[in-house]
Amino acid sequence: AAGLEGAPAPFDKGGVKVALISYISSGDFFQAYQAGAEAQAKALGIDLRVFPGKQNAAEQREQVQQAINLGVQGIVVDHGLPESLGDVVQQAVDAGVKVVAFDVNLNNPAVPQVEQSDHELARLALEQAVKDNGTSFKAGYVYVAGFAPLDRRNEVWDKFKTDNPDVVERARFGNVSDTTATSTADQAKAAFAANPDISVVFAPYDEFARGVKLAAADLGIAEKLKIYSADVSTADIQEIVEEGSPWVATVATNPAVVGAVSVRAVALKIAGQDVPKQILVKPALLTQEALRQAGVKTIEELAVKVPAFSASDAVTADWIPAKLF
Ligand code: SR1
Repeated sequence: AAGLEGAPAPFDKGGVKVALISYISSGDFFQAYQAGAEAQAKALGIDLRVFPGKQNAAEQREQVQQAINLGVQGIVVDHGLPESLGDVVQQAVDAGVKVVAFDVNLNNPAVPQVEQSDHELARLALEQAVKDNGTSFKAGYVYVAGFAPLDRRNEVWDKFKTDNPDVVERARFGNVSDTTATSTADQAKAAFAANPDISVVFAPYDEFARGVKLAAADLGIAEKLKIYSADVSTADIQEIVEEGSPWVATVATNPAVVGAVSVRAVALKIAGQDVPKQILVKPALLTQEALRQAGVKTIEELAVKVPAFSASDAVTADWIPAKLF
């Protein structure tokens, strides 16, 4: 493979192999994340080996071992369960492989963590919920424990409820699988049937929000519900701006930018350059009203209006091509 002119070793010669090992590959967020990682890898002349995620912890563990055996110089671990990854990631580090984690706390000083400022993300969504609904409402909450971003968002939700005692969590549900949206929809229907006074749902993952929206449409209760979420995609924008949609706000980064940041972080480590322990990609609040007013219909149109959606200045270097999208 051709080297990258002006880049430090080993990028000057090319042929650098990196593995992207995901826990989840289905859904808009993870597909866009992978596309961003691939675009940044291509721009750096990296041979990126993508190990798709099937929500299978044992398989992801094996994939880390396969990547070590393949002789990769770097690994990006994208989501997963810390308890099943800790020792194999340490094996990779011991073998001299540079590892970066996105949204999984590996608790390893050699492994920088990429995240989307999840506390800020949840705070912005809940501030918008208060703006729209006041501080007294009955809520539904979608949460699955054990995923670092959801756990961080949950810390903010817990504090929010303590600070706002008239916000009552009537139902908690959620599912993360290859059918997250439809399974969450089934659970949401049961929750709404049992708690007809729920007027606000905090669903901080776009697949959760889609599920809740689906349930609301099936039950014919969309007009009395407001959904606050995380994440955005072109399909999400369409669901948010459509007439009568209860999905009124989301707080999001461009997942493709986060994928690119993850690959840059591992590239810097492979080049022996400094990488901060925590790498934050900041999210932006996107309300239904603002999206409608701006006439934005796709992520690409959003990237034109919101600079943070086209690029991040996290972990850059003058030898790393940054203009990707
Ligand atoms: C199952 S965890 C899903 C979340 O991971 C990423 O942080 C996305 O923002 C998504 O909400």
